Amino acid sequence: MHAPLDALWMPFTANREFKQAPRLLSRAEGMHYQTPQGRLVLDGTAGLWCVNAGHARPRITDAISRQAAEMDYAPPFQMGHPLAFELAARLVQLTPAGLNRVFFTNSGSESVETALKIALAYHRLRGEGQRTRLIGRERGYHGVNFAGTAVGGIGGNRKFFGSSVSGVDHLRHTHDLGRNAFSRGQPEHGAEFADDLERLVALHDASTIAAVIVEPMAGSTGALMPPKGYLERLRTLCDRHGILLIFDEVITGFGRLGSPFAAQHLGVTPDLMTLAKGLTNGCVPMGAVVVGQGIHDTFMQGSPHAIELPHGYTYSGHPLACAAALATLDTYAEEGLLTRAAQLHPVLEDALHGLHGLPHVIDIRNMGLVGAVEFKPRAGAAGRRAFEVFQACFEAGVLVRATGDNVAISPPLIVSESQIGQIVDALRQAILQLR
Ligand code: PXG
Repeated sequence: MHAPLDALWMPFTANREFKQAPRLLSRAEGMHYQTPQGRLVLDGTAGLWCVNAGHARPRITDAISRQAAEMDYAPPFQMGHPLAFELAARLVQLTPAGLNRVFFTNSGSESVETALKIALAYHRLRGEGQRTRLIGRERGYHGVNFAGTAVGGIGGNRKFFGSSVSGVDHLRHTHDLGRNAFSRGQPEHGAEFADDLERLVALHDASTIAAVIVEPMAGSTGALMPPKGYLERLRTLCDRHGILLIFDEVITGFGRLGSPFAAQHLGVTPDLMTLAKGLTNGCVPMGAVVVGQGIHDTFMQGSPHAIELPHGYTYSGHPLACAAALATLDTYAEEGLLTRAAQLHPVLEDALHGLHGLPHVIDIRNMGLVGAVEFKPRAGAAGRRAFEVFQACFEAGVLVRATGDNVAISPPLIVSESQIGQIVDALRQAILQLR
């Protein structure tokens, strides 16, 4: 009935284990997936942190099919089409004041590469071309392209690929179970982790550092919430040393924490912001880099005939993606979704922290519509407990995400209170089965 599984090399998947017992999804609507057998699965992860308005929203799918019939593709180099301009203009109404120039990409990974290249080029244009060093953070995830892998802080993702981008260093991560376990929202302790930047400045000299890139909330390695005061301090230190601050908002953008962007939610404005995922509700691949006007204007000098930034993608601002994104922004606005996570924050918080005390649970974290439960690693089998919880939840009809010894949830922003209860109940039952 189904195609053989051999030909597809699946991304970030244990291919051999998967193909022994495939987990397939073939339909989706609203808060639910359906398996090919017709079993409903509640989406506790918004796909992969992207389907913020829920699945198969007719307004969005109609906009995509209308656009496909009207104009399937238009070249974005030295040509334009109206929807890309309209989308950029709409987007900057939502972003923090001052961040008002938009460069389109096709994914979070491409947004990261683009932001880092803009940072390097910006310093060069200002006569500080020696600022080439890029600083990431341990346990950060910035996609899988070369620079994103390099500034990323996940050892397992880096070790296969050599030191392909030189001149990269990392801040230490902010996860401090000793002081912050079972914090609700932002943890109290750890603002001083930002001072690690001073250590790197002392080591490399500020004049060699172009940019610091961090996720305001580190999603992929288990939803690590920023300690109170941490991002503020990082902002101050970047300003002091002339270093650009890039927020990777690929996950936190579009309402995940309770404001349109984490920058607004946490009250710290970066110089550049990378976006993807929720920009099109996951329907069509699209990313964006939003840049402060001062940075943009630095490029708009010299001969007006010159291409200011030799960078871009065949599918930058693809018409189908623009149509999907505009319909997505309409949906978010009409349904108040970009702030809904703030209302549901206490509901998720209370439900999730109700798992405190269950066997093997060593931490619970939450903010907006993000939650994570961390397990004590099983001796000799790190990560298995989280994976078994993920499997048991899937069998019980709830999709959650396993990463390391953490299970993360990030449901679509349309989730109901009772569905939050259903997700947490599935976690409870799965955790009780753990050995
Ligand atoms: N930056 C951040 C902060 C991300 O979370 C990317 C960049 C890369 O985006 P693309 O579109 O190139 O994949 C991401 C992607 C998970 C998970 O389970 C997270 C991502 C992707 C897949 C799984 O946490 N984030």
